[in-house]
Amino acid sequence: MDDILELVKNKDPQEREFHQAVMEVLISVKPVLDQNPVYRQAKILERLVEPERVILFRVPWMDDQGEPQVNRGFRIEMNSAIGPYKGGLRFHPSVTLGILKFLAFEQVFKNALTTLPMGGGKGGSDFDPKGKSDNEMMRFCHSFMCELYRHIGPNTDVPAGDIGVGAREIGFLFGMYKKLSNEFSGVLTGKGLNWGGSLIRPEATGYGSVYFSAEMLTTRNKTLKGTTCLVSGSGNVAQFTVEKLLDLGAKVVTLSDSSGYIFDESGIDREKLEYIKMLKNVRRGRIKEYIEKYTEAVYSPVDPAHDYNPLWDHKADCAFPSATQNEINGKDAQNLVDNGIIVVSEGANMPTTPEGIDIFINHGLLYGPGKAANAGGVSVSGLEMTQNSQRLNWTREEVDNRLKMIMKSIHQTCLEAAAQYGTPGNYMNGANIAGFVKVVDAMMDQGLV
Ligand code: NDP
Ligand code: 2IT
Repeated sequence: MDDILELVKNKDPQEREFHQAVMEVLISVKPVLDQNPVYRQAKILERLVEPERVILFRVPWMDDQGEPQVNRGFRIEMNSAIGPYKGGLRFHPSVTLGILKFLAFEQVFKNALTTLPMGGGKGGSDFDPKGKSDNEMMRFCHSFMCELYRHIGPNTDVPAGDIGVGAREIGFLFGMYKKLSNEFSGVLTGKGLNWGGSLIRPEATGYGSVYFSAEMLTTRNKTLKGTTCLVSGSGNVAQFTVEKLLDLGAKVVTLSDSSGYIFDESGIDREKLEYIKMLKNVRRGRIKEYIEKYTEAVYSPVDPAHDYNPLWDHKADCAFPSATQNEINGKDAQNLVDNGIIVVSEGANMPTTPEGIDIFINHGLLYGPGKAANAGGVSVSGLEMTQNSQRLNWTREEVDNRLKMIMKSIHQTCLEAAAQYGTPGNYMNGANIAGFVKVVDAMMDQGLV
């Protein structure tokens, strides 16, 4: 194990988040390797940590002032053992090869858990969507797709949204793909409803994360009704997490963006949520504007002098980190434990540091790791692909029922794998082991490719 981690670190010393994601999986799957020496003989770990293909390209575009701009575009095609590469695109200035490799690596195991035939990939750009006009977004997306189109396809690699890539961007990306390929296909998911999209895809990650938390609570004969919840982020995942929590009778008191967070003791109700959706999705504003309308709420800007995030330091029952990686460190995790949190469901990818995860698990919290808890998004992407292949659209109810079934199945799979390998109730081990076994068995079947 140490050898593999050394290998990964020596090859790409700067890719810290990738090392973090690999290390977590390696620790979880050690008992599987010990019991199945054939995996070691086949060098399965060495193969798993090396992307099948990495595409890196220039994205030139013209801003509204007529000034040329250049960004970097990426697509990591990580693993196609169980299906075409599948995973989102992230547009954010923090995007690097290492960030996308960690996300693509996580995606491989997550997609394996969904029960659907999808391999793992991720892509994006260091482009910053903040403050860009619709026209700038269109020119950027079109330029991005002018290169990406030759590497993807409905049976090869099917991108979708992630941070900074929502319905508007998927539209522009799809338009250029269709023009260049002369083909109307399901090459992207998260499409608009009247041009191949699926009902419930926008809601799926947030709803799925709440369904997963409800499943975890059931194991302790508890429900979400009447609980107080902390949610971070205020984008796609956070908004629909709040919506489903309200449906199930919970109260949500926080939301955030990268500049700060709001605390609304009286709870973010449906009217306030509608305001947030308008603020973030239409006006593309900042979360601090919330307190101008709802004056009883408190806004706290990010304080760089803090070594913890005060959002996680409120009395509550449930936590739904739904913004970004490593947003809960050891100190935050301890604050959550001290404040009586019983369940953590990760809407974001890898939002908790390894120190934080240890604290959750050692204190017996119900900890749902991102690759299980946020798998609802990619699951409904898979259902969008199915509907596209059938040339049919399913009803809202049908998709939502399938999403619920998938989240239930992922929960059960995690519990069973965790118990089978001696760590009952440890969803992190369960998710890593179950995803790993499915993917590596497919790799073994297909030989050294
Ligand atoms: P959005 O772009 O819709 O929203 C992202 C939110 O997170 C914004 O509130 C943003 O604030 C905040 N955020 C982004 N980067 C940072 C940062 N570096 N520090 C603090 N806050 C940050 O993205 P999504 O809601 O789609 O994604 C949120 C998380 O969920 C990500 O980890 C993503 O990988 C994960 N995820 C998304 C899925 C999907 O279907 N969309 C599926 C599964 C996981 P600001 O506006 O200031 O940038
Ligand atoms: O991290 C994720 O699972 C996503 N951003 C969604 C991927 C997808 O293909 O829907």
